[in-house]
Amino acid sequence: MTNESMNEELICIGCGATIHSDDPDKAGFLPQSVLKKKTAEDDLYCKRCFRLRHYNELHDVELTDDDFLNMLHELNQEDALIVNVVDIFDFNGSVVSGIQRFAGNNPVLFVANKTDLLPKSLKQGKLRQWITEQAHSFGIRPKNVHLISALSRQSVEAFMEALEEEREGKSVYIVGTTNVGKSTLINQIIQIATEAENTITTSYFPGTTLGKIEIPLDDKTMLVDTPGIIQRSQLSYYLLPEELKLVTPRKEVKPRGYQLNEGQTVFFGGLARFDYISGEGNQPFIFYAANELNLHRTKTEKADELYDKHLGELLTPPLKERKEAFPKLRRYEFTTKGKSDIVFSGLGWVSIDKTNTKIAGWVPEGVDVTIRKQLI
Ligand SMILES: Nc1nc2c(ncn2[C@@H]2O[C@H](COP(=O)(O)OP(=O)(O)OP(=O)(O)O)[C@@H](O)[C@H]2O)c(=O)[nH]1
Ligand SMILES: [Mg+2]
Repeated sequence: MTNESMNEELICIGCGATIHSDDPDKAGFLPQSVLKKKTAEDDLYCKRCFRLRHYNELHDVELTDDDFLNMLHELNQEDALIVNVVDIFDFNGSVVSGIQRFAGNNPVLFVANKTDLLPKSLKQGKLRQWITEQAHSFGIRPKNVHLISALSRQSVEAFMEALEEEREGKSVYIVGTTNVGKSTLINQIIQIATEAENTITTSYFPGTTLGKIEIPLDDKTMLVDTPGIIQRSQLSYYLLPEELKLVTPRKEVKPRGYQLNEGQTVFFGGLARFDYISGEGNQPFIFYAANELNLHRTKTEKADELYDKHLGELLTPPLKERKEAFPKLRRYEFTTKGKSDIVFSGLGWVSIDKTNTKIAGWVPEGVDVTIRKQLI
């Protein structure tokens, strides 16, 4: 994975951006002074990757959605296997409804990542069936569904074996929304194959990978990491890095049960709100969100006042210093028809057993809240 010749276009192997020394605010910047010292055998990392990898510090660079879309549009001109990675903890936020169109005639494999965040008791067969059904509801017909945890390496080796068969000698493109763990997965694959550690830059910030990163599989074919598609309906798009850290679950999410009466509300920090409007009286609601995220119960009639008074303090994130600038919460109503989840995109969900339960979900303007068939 070295740069073959210094005359060719140089690519940052951390993020896939083209290396240059022109403009520090453009993706792929590396000062001339550093670049001069590199030989053809050196792995090159741009300055942004260097800072992300060593200080976990993000330098924002200019990017347009068009760059990503153009890259996706190239997919249907390739004869390749498309692997669509989704985040099982943020399924609805991370599914790419147009993926079948981008893939053209190429088969699409589904990889549901981050299974480490779900309760261990959840049966794999049930989960796989749920994912397949959900995929169909988005118009996606995956050739197969794999469940993995790229971070803990759970099932990654089994996935690699399956991939070797399913790719039928073709190149493999790993695609999906930002932050689903595409690069983490590829790093594990590289490490299993070559023992090289953490080659590609990964981070909890969305938009880490900026260009295509091609890893040779054999003389003719490659495994390709691609930049994540940005979904504006995802909460992460509206959060500061410090806030994102607080809502990103890092280990198995512990279900938090609330026995609520009609007219009660539960806040997810100050980021979202769940109102139980009406149904069969007192009933349980199970909340799934990062364990560190503070949930706060109150009466619905007092919720607005509480929010105005305590946003950024009791109800945090958002952080206090920017609570004025935080998008207003918008209210959406749902009534359950059977066992359901109310999904707060990028944050988690609330599981409801009883039918005909009327609730309201509040999310920052622009973020999605949806209802789906119960997962757990
Ligand atoms: N809990 C958990 N976290 C994971 C897993 N895989 C990746 N992550 C985390 O998810 C975040 C994003 O991972 P990346 O590999 O950078 O995601 P990506 O899809 O390449 O993101 P972009 O390059 O922005 O498109 C990082 O904080 C990872 O540590 C997993 O299996 N479980
Ligand atoms: Mg990436």
